[in-house]
Amino acid sequence: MGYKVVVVGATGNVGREMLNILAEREFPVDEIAVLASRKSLGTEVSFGDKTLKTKDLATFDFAGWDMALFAVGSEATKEYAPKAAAAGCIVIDNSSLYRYDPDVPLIVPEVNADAIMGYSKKNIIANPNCSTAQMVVALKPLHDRAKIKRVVVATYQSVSGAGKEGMDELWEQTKAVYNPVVDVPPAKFSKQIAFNVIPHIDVFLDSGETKEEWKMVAETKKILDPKIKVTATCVRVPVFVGHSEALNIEFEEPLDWQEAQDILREAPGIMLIDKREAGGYVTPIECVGEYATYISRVREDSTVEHGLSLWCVSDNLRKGAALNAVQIAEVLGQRVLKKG
Ligand code: 2RA
Repeated sequence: MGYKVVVVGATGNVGREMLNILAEREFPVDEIAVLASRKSLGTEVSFGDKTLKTKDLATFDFAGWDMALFAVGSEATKEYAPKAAAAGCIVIDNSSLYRYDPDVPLIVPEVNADAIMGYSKKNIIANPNCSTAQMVVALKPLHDRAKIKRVVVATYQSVSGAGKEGMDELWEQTKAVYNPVVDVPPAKFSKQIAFNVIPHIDVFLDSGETKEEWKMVAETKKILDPKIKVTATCVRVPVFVGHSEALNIEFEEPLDWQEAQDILREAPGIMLIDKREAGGYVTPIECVGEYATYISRVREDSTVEHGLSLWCVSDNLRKGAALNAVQIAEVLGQRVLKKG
């Protein structure tokens, strides 16, 4: 016996990956419904070897469905997630709407799976932002061993984090560089993204940080440890899929690079590829379609008392979104619904 699963936003980048991953991981699905907004209605999507037709989110009745994986913006989530939750269908939400709600658990299964039991207050579980998800997977085993005091992170985030429009803009601008007759002005991004980098993701806050940077701070505290200090600089780069992060970490206790490598090698969700030679590290193009968070370039930082630096890369549509949501669904099945 399996679950009745709804995927909301099934035609988007993340919704399609959710369907791929549910099929790949053989999630026990008895029945599946794929929903979209009116403008994408009737679009067909793949689920394993099946083709499914999308139904209308606005008129769908969530009663009798076990769980709904939401991959739509905050506006649609605000309207439909409470309806699903009130109908008894547990929501796993990929938007930022509920992430900071104290009555909604924010889950990365490798880090805080036990917190899932908090789902019952609202029947909603939140999925973190892509840049946070891979970072906390890398930090958790090191924090358990040597207690992290502070993290300085710079991200190199791919355009797929901004959806299909972001990917199209990079593609069209790149082609236009070789065809000066065509002009593709910035639309999704604030400056040209082709052959450029942009230190701006999401909106600016009064503090001068961007919301993306603030999310990395707030979400790390909620998922891993409120005592950890985080400062982030989030940058969009002309890469289609795969977010990279350069992390500098200060610990309370000493931790040398060899022990850090040993810990990371054994940690769940991590692949350590760290050869200290040309090519002995992972780049975003190599992590596309993969589940793991890849760690490379582990080294000591002698400018602080107990410091390490490392490089962390992951598929932002997978661990950063769809995979993490499906992993939450798996934990929900195993610990709460217990049908599969
Ligand atoms: C981005 N963090 O990369 C977003 C996606 N969730 O823009």
